[in-house]
Amino acid sequence: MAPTKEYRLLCLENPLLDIQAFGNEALLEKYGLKANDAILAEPKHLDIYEDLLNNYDAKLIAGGAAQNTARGAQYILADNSVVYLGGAGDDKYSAILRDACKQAGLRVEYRVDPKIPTGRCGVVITGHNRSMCTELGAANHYDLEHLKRPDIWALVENAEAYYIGGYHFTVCPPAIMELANQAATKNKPFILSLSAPFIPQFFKDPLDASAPYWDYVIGNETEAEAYADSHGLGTKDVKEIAKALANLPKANAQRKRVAVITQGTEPTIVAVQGENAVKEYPVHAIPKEEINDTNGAGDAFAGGFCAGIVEGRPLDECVDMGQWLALLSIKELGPSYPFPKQTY
Ligand code: 26A
Repeated sequence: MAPTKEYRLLCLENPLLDIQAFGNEALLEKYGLKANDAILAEPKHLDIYEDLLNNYDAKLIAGGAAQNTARGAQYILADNSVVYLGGAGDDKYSAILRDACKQAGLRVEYRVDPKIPTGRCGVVITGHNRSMCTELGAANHYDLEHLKRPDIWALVENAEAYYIGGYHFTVCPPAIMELANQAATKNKPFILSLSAPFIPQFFKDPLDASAPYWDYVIGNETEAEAYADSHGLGTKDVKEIAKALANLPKANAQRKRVAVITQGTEPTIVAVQGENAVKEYPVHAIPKEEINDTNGAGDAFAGGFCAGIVEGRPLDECVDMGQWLALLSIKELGPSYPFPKQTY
């Protein structure tokens, strides 16, 4: 049998090290954080990282939303299937990230900035909520120059599908647009995650510029609602929002857009461009006592889903693979996947 082509999925976003701890109301209040949110750190937040490490027994875990997704897709796919791009420093934290990705079989090609520390994300878990506060550091310095470097661009041209974490709209929209164009002109799938409510709220213009290129758009219910709000859709109905997303104008007419909205333990909603019926997929059940934390569950869903897309599976199966991987991730601490590997 001919060997499968390598690095078929290329992902781009912000590599971060998660500093994750189980916290409480008082900690959230001290830094003015909501129980369930993702934000960029302001000066008033910067002490939280040391606080988590010194006072809350925080763990250092490989994070960065799309890096979690990339590790997840690689978990399912054949060896050497996924490559991930982003900006990192040359320090202890990036060494931890590289090590975790290596163990997961994920190839990373970081734009290394020797002067700026690797990005970090404080994650405060309270019950089933997680509050994330990110200082992007070197991740904020990803640039087109890196993407266009001949060895990196060769990976872009070689890839058969692209996954972009929407958090990257805060960093380098031109890099996103390069990949979007590449996907549309070569008729390869372009998959985008909305990532967090603040992306459609505060990064609306670059997000909208990329919208015609989305073949798949993935989000959760709060991101869908934020999108509807900032785009004046006049509805909070997740099915209606999914339909609106699916039917936005599209660059590559050879693929119908698919919008996928996850809703925690509620069914996953899927709308397809031009189709009136919106499908619902109940999630895989999990006994409460098996839940460790839900940090990274959405990234894992995207990872399983992307693996299905790369393998050319039917949409139903792609959704099922996403739900399967999300379930595995929820049982682990942080955005991680169980070893020894389980097979789908
Ligand atoms: C730009 N921001 C805010 C971010 C992130 C982020 N990844 C990229 N950019 N804020 C949080 N995360 C990651 O989300 C994962 C959980 O979904 C965290 O690092 C965490 O691993």
